[in-house]
Amino acid sequence: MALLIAVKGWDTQTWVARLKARFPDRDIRSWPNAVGNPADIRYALTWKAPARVLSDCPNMELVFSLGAGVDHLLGQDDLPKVPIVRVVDPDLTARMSEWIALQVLLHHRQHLAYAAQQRERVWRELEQPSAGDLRVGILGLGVLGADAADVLKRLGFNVAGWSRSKKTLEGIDSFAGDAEFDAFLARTDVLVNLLPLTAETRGLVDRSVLEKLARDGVLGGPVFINAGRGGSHVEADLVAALNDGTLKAASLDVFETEPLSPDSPLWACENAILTPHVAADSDPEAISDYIAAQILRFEADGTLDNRVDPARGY
Ligand code: NDP
Ligand code: OXD
Repeated sequence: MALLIAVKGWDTQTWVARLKARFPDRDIRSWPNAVGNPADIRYALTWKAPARVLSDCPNMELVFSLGAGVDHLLGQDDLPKVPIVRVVDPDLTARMSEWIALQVLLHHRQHLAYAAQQRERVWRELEQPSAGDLRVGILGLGVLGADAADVLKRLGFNVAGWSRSKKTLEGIDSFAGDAEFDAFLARTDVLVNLLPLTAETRGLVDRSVLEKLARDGVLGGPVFINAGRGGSHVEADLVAALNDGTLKAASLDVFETEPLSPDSPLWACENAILTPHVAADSDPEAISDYIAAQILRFEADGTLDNRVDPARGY
């Protein structure tokens, strides 16, 4: 039985070496050049590999997404009907909360305005609201959203979250489902997206959503922060909203198409902070340990952590 590494855009050989270090006696194969007989493959570790790589393996038992998100997998036809496990890792979670806290703080502490003043050699103090007066609203209160909410709460922000099911998180207001979406938006100055990309969340943050955000907040206009997936926002609507004042500012780590095209009008938006999908890289050694431990446990007792529900899409 063999284990397949199928990654696109990453260094395959380094991933093979990582798995070899953990399983020296196993047959580790790699796509595209060393798959061998697909019938030998039982487990796959994948990131953005084409659909047929998995569907060609008739004896697959288990698929690991090498990221927290699984939209790269679930969008594929012919996905083998086997358990899919995604990455949940404290280091990745901490990195995401860092990036979210950094962006909220940059907007809260008026960094874009001070950077513009610095370029113009202007010494002017701006009025600074307290963190407790800024209402942050997080779309998605899963592993990443709940941690970011907790970090922001500890920084003193007024935090709420929106998810499919109601949550009980100390000091965080929980809104759930379509029925409570508008109330959540109406109390939000800074909207943070940490939703997975699914059929239901695709294109969710469009102009109509941005227009429902609070406009009476201490920053003088709403801010949108996206580190979930770019497919959950409508980029043309964001650009228009940044240009016409519907949005005061944005921080974007993810985009409808990545890499972001050099022609994208977003590059020219001075009120947008852009990063190239780096909010929370996974530490490959930690991820490899996590996967190796799951394989050993699966073989011992058939159990797995962090299984994806393909019907739900996350
Ligand atoms: P989880 O599965 O733990 O959490 C997902 C959350 O979204 C849950 O709270 C879930 O609700 C909620 N949700 C899903 N669908 C809906 C819906 N239709 N309406 C309302 N709420 C919904 O995921 P993670 O927190 O681990 O990760 C979130 C995403 O972050 C990933 O899918 C990935 O896209 C992105 N990501 C981005 C990275 C980057 O570097 N930019 C790095 C890592 C991840 P409920 O709790 O009720 O089920
Ligand atoms: C992930 C990502 O899903 O890096 O892990 O986007």
